Amino acid sequence: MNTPDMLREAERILRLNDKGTYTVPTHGLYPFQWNWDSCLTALGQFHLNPDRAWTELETLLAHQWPDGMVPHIVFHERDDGYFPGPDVWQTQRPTPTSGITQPPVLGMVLETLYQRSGKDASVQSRCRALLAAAVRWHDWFYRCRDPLGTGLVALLHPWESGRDNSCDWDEALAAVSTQGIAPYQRRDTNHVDASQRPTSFEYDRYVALLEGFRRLKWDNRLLHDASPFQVVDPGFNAILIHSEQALARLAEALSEASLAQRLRARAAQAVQAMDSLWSDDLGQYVGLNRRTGQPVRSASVGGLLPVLVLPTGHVHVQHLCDRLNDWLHQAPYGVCSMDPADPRFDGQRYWRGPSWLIVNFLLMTGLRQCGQALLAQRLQQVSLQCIETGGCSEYYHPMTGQALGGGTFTWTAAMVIEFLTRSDVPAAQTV
Ligand code: 2M8
Repeated sequence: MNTPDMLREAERILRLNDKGTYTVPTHGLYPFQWNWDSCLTALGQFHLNPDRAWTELETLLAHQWPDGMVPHIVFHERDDGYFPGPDVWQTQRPTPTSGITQPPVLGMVLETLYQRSGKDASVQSRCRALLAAAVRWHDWFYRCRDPLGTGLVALLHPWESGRDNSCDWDEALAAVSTQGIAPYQRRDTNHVDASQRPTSFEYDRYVALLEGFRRLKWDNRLLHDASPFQVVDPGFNAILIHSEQALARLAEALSEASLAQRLRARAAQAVQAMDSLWSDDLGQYVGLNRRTGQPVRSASVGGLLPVLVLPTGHVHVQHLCDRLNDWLHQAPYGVCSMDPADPRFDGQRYWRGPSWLIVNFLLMTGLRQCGQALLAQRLQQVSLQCIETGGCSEYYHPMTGQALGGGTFTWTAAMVIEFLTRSDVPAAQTV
């Protein structure tokens, strides 16, 4: 497929999944608005229609909770093709939403859209409103997910990570009791082969956590301490810090100097705290099980994402690049979600091996920031090779490029547009 054909196909998918003021990740499997999908999708939409991109973010933020949380799903319409739907979450919101959150890529996306926009009054005022909402969300994170002020926030549910069935959660999830959970019926396996989805062992625990939080009426003042699952993930925290730094720069640009200073100081503390997650053994970052106080010995792509917050020349940059090069050598179609040498690696099971274009994009962003443009360009090339082999799919087998999960996938299409139309980096020469 040549570049114009790829672009045309990606644009077709964005239109196909556009519900007017928000996009669905793909029809059937995911019929609602997802938090980080929408934000990353806005990057692609911006190239087609900047106004539509701002609207995508505004729709998501219109459903922010009074305490500041931005939920991971907004159930705009009724659709019984997805489990768990609003009847299970019971969050009592005007428009039903889930009761947990997702990786905060909003800040980084906001800054990018602002940089690419003409700075007329309308853009300034839309951006100012979104900045305020994003800051309220970040404040929520540090207040509700880091109550002891360690500088790092905890995830209370694997769905919050966005990397749902990553091996990183195995141990903490196994400790979650499923006693007394209500009978339920999964819907995801009606759309995608079960071998590419989480297991029922995992789903039972996803549901058990949800039911436990529901019993606490989704009160975020209680959830953190009560949760049997509390994992500090380096990937999630790196995204939060990277977005926080972006919001600080944006606040500066919008003449909000004291806000900029507050955000910069908090980000600096978090970057320092990230050092505690480094594993010399594995040559990458690893999680921390806050319940047990033990490190999570699991070498997933989450532990490479801190490249998003490392300055050029930082001692860990080369280690992370070595890991990336090693993984790409073993599996040439994108960056594996799990170390391919780990016995738990499974090339087709969702977040336990397959490669994802949005993860490649995040890594590329970090690599460029810390002076590793060549490796970033290689990631762009392998990403486009996945498109060539499997079209705009949800994820890919990292060894063959086989399309996996849902098809005609929105954020994958958005990444294709982002890769092929960014003006500041050359598009991959060979596809
Ligand atoms: C996947 O997660 C949802 C739950 O949120 C699911 O499997 O039902 C993940 O890949 C997540 O990162 C993504 O945001 C969502 C929609 O694409 O699907």
